[in-house]
Amino acid sequence: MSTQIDALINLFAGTARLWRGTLAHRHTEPPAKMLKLYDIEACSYCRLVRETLTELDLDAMILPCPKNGTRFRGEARAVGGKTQFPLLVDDNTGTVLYESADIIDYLHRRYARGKRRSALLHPLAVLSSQAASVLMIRAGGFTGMRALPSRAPAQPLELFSFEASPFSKPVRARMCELELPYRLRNTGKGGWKDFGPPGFRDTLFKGEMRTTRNRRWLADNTGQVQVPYLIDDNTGTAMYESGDILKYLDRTYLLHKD
Ligand SMILES: N[C@@H](CCC(=O)N[C@@H](CS)C(=O)NCC(=O)O)C(=O)O
Repeated sequence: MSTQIDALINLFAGTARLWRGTLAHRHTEPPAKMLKLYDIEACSYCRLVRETLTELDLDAMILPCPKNGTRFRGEARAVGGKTQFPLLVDDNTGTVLYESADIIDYLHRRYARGKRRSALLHPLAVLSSQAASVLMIRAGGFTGMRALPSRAPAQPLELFSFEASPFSKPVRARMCELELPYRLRNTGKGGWKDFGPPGFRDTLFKGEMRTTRNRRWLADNTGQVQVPYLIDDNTGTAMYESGDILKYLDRTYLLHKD
């Protein structure tokens, strides 16, 4: 399927969640030690946690645990006691948590000035997240759900993305299928000037950017702000464009059955 059509479907799926996972706080202090999330991209419960990470502008080491995966599922069981996802590990506080509602509540209390989250609306959130996940069905099943044979990278990759980004989703799904660990650098929008296609936005809004940490990093280091942006230190690669990133990931990490 073409990158554009795939993105259009993902854009449509985002409406089921009312674009949650798009906007971010501009003032969250990054924790000293990066959070770890054992995650399945296609899992609707994991999606809710990833939305919160975007909204609180928190980065995380994503450890993909797709069905029949072999790279991080054993580690997840050793850390938490069972293979259930999402599983959050916060080494800053010695916290190991299952259950999306509990994880979301924890993240808000710990990183958003102590505000508690009510669990009352959580079932509704799960339902709409499941509706969004249904739209991830492509020929061959859910994307981002099952492992593919892959080569393990020596060190984690790095991906700039925000949860609702329709072009980032297929990249995260492929990284999950290939069981590639990555530092998720969340790039939620910091305000209304962050909306619109990059070319249009950069022409229209000149001057000081009041934006989020990772968007500023992209602007300062690459001269543009667009997601997804992949950095792979294993091969000295850094690239924009989801279609090119997908081809790169397959070329570098997918093992073909002969
Ligand atoms: N109530 C849990 C439900 C989590 C759940 O059912 N996760 C599924 C994936 S969507 C899972 O862990 N399945 C086991 C597996 O994939 O092995 C939550 O909200 O976190």
